[in-house]
Amino acid sequence: MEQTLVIVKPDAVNRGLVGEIVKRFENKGLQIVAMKMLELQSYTLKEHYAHHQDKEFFAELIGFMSSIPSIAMILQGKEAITVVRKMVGSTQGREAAPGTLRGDYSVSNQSNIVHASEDKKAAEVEIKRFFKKEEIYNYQKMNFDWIYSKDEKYLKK
Ligand code: 3AN
Repeated sequence: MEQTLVIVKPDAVNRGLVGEIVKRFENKGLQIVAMKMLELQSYTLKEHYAHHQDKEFFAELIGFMSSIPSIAMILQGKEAITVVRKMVGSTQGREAAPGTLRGDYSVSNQSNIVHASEDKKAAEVEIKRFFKKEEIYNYQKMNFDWIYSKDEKYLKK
């Protein structure tokens, strides 16, 4: 099964949307294998958002993301990276499709409530950036048999 990193950002924590966001992922059938609240530090965020370091919004983005605590989690499932990115929706809240998290809860470019790893490489790096090995749990989900077919369950992806 694939794992992906999700951050429920400070705007969502402040607006009381944590439960709603977690609920959507759980309802979809994704498995939470790690979760914690943390104050994101500037040096970590500068690394996390290095691809935006030349953008005019970079300093504000770092300030926003370190303003109050966030919730970080690792979600697991078949093709979890793609599934979660689809659920999160496109970056700009005003353009994100209704039904996606950003489409339903954001009207902003910056305050777009959730971060989710973009691809396999990013997921690997980001999971290591925010979680220690011992913070990630391996357990059998009670309703697993009702979420995947027998064939899918044993696929690695
Ligand atoms: P995504 O989060 O959809 O992968 P990225 O990696 O392009 O998108 O952007 C990372 C974060 O930078 C976004 N989640 C958002 O908070 C912020 N951001 C992106 N574009 C803008 C923008 N034009 N103005 C302000 N903040 C932005």
